Amino acid sequence: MKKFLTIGEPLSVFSSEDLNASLSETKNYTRFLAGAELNVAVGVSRLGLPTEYVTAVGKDPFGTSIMQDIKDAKIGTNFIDVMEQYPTGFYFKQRVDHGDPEIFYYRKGSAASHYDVNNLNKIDLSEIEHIHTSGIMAGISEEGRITTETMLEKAIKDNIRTTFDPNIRVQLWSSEEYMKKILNQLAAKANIILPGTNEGKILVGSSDPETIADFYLNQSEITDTVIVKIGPDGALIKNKTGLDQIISGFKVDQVIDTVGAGDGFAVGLISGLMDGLTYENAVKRGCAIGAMAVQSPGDNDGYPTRDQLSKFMERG
Ligand code: KDG
Repeated sequence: MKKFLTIGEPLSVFSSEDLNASLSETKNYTRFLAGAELNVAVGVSRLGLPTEYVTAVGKDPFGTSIMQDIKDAKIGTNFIDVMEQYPTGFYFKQRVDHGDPEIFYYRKGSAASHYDVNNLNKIDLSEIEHIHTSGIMAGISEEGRITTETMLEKAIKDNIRTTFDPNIRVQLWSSEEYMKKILNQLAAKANIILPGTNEGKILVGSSDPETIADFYLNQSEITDTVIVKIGPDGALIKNKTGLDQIISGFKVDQVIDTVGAGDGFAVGLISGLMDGLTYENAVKRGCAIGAMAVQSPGDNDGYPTRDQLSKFMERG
């Protein structure tokens, strides 16, 4: 069976236990595994699909714990470098009862931000069916930007299907203009783009799903499908062969934490395509996993097993 691969920065997240306290007031935290692309790897692997993760960690307690979590999640460690001279990143996340939480990063100069094309060139992509990338790796360093771009170019050459999630994290970029330019350049090298409507507002100047989809479909020959996430309302799929459809989302009773929902959506879409589902059904699965994700405090602990996923989707 062919494998899934993603590249990104792993983090530890300290998730607040003190509801609605600002980060400067919070005293109690629980630590979880995080990092947008790693979240996707965790979710795809939890659904039983062979998964590889490309990154670097430091030789420090967070690096050790992340490596253990990755092994426990049955994600391959062949493409993970340990860089003794650099630290592993971490971040703090507020607990709120509505909206998105405040977050604060300690990731500048991390091991993953030093992962470069020389490391990447050692990787054999011959067993890979799908590669997922995001704008975060490009935002953390110049090496990360070049590595992400090179990964997408290798995929084009080897005919490997790719997804790109812009994953806007303004804190990581020197200016909004530069971020916009780089994220749209990277998007032009991917087959499937996964922006949210809020991201569309910044990257394309519109939060209208159709306008966002048309922008990315028109900007590149390589992009064939755009899936615009519209939160609890679902997602629009638009492709170059005429599919143009809104897939409705799933309602949940209680939202505990929205972080990781977009990655959960990517898990559903990618695993669905790897399972041979139609785009419509893969996007529906994405909506389901996004909805399951918001009901847990960690960034990826709400992602389901196959069994949990079918039960949730049957319930509707
Ligand atoms: O998408 C969820 C991620 O944002 C989180 O797990 C960590 O902020 C993070 C990042 O930049 O990877």
